[in-house]
Parts: sequence; C-alpha cells; structure tokens
Amino acid sequence: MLSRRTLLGSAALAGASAVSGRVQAAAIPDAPVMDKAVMQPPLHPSAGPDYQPVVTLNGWSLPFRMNGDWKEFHLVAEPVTREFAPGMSAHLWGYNGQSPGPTIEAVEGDKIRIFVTNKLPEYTTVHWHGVILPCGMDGVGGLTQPHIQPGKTFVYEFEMKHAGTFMYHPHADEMVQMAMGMMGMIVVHPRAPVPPVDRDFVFVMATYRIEPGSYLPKVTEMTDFNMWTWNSRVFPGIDTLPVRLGDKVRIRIGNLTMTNHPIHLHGHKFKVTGTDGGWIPEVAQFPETTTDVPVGTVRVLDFIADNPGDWALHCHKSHHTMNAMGHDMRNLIGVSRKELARAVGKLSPDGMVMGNTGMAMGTMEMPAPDNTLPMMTGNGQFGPIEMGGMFTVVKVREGLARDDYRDPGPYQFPAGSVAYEVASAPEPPQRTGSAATQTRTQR
Ligand SMILES: [Cu+2]
Repeated sequence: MLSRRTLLGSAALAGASAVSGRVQAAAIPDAPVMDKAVMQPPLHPSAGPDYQPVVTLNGWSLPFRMNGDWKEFHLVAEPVTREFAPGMSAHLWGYNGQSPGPTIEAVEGDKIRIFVTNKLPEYTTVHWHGVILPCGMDGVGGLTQPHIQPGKTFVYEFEMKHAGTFMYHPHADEMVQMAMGMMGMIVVHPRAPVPPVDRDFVFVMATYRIEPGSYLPKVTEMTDFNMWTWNSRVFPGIDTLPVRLGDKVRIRIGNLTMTNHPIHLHGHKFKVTGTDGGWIPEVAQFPETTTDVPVGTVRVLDFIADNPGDWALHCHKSHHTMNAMGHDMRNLIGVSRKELARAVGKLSPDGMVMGNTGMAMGTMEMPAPDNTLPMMTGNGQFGPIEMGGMFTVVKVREGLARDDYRDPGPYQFPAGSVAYEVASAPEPPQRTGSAATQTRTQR
C-alpha cells in the first residue's frame, strides 16, 4: 500500500472536542492507495471496538484513523488501470488506486466521517447504499447535496446505526460512472458479541462492455455486456477462497450490474443470512445451493465448510462464466465441417471453421488481439476448466492457519475418490418408445 499525503499544512490534529462539528480542511486524513489487484490480508482494527475483519476478493479494506470518537476515512475518486486477469487491463474510474474501491469496515454505533476527494474530470457524489442515515448525507447529487466538483473534497458524517453489508457508488452521472467501475462495499460489524464467523469474504459484481483490443468500457451499453466481473476481475484472475475444514464461512455479495446473478456453490448447502436491508431472522432462512442476487442488492451466504476439496463458486448463467472473445459465434453443431470450410474459404481464405462437434476448447489456442481474454480458459489439475467471468474456487482444506488466505494449490484427492473411466461401455439401455418397448405395449 502506498501512502499519499493529502494534508494541507501540519498533520497535527485538533482535539476531539474541536472537530466534533464541521471539520477544517487541515484535518483531512491521508488517502492510502492500493497498487495491487490481489487479496490483502484482513485488516484488524488498530483502534476502536474489536471485530473479525473481512477479506475482499482481489481487494482490500480502507485503513481509518480515530479522531476523538470519530472514525475517519478518505476516499479519492480517480481514473485507475485495473487488471481483469493476466493479459487484459481496463482503463476505469475507481477509488484510491483501484476499481472497485476499498471495502469500508466499521462497527455498529460508530460515528463515521468519510472525506471524498474528486480527481475525476467531472463532478461526482457518493451514495451509501443501504445505510440508514440523515437525508443530507445520502449522496444523491442535486437532490440531497451539491455535486462534488473536480478538485474538491466533501465530508460525509453519520452514525452507522445498523450492522450489515452495504455498498457505495456515485449518484451523479450514474450511467457513466458505474459503467466505469465506481463502486465498493461497506461492512458494518455487530457491536453486541455474536458468534463470529471464521472466514468472512466480500465482493461486488460489475459488468463491462470492452471490445477485444480496447481498454475503455462502452459506457452507453445497457444490456450486451461481455466482461462479467467479481470485483472487476474475471476467471482465472479471481482470487480463490481458501477456508479451513470445519470453518464457519460467510460470503457477502453485492450486485451493481444491470442483471441478476444466480450464485451457485458446489459441495455445500448455505443459508442466506442477510441482505442490504439487514439480517434475516433464523426462522426465515432455508437451505440452498444457488441463490439469486438481484440488481442493486446484497446477499450474505453462511455455511459450514465441512466437505474438503476444490469447490466451484460461480454465476449459474453460463454466458456469465465467459470472457470477451466469441460471444457472437453461431451454433454449428452437426454441420459438415468440410462443406462449410469450403464455403467459408471462398469468402475468407484465412477463415477457421470450428464448433461443428461442440465448442470444447481444450488446449486450442486462437490468435487474439492484444488486451482481451479467450472466451473460456483456465487449467485445473485434470485439464482445461473452460470458464471465464464470474467463476472461482472455494478451497476447503485441513489445518489452514487463521488469517492465512494464500491459495493452497490443487486439492490432493484421496486415492480412489475421483470419477474414472471404465474399460468397456455397458449394453445400451432400452428407451421408452424403442421397437422393443412398443412390441411389449402392443400385446
Ligand atoms: Cu451472472
């Protein structure tokens, strides 16, 4: 993490009593900057009430400072370069060096002061989605506050009245600013001692339309996106979720895309325990393996990691587990490759015919422009995984140390526990409607 001095003049802070009202510009705290797109270790609080911190997939939590009884953060809205996966980067707008911005963590009852500096070429605001606060702190440009003009810093001050999982994003030129990646998550930990979870993950879903070979999202796109991201990363660039066998695990997922995402976890059942409206009473929770995360909402998934292995976690819309290349391909299954190749060859001598037996990519490599990613990619210990977009792996292992979130490598399957090929195929099964069955029913 880099440190960027934004103090005007002396760093000396006024006493708590002197800053409980309107703050002076001289008291603006440093704005830390992140220069990496990999998961940072949990940020245990250095002051204020204690809590079990979250980790952000391919992200980080924003450090704060205490100023009297106020917890102070500094967000800087600015242009950033974000790597989606090795081989592709995008020119986005974000906060403090990355898109999405850092996760803001606080504790129920905290008094929060968030400084927002605008280094974008146009005005912005920040709306604290789901946080119950006074109207003048709601961040809706024009409606609840004047816009934050380029070069200016505004202060938001409110109490975090409720624990839960919330989001932040601009409410100013929203179509452009959200399509450019301006968003982040807010986690408010409960103050009352409740049984904490062992591992607590958070990420926000965002979508982009970035033509292969280009770097800027098409900000007027409404429906036809080609980069389906978790924290502005796509498989195989999304961090895995390493958890210890037996851990109580929480995954908090925000959706700031333009469509819903049915999120599916393999090998476990979970309960949805919270939304951006708060915690769901236990009597209203039920077991699931897929839950829909609608547009503009948060879903919190809790489960016991009681099944060792490498378990896929992904959106169940199959075009959301793909990357940019090849979204417009025709279905050629069953077409004669020879005849089609002859016809295509007349029109395009370098043309390539594929897909007549399905589209399994295997180890096939196609020439691609700079700065894009193949439609389906990634390798596992048994071969190609053929995924992209919203896909990663929950890795349940014995004996991981607390706060150890390093990828433990591929799962070591116990001998004899993997699906296997048989020496010869059995007799074909009899089908309803086959000649044999018909003869029998006619009798
Ligand atoms: Cu999806």
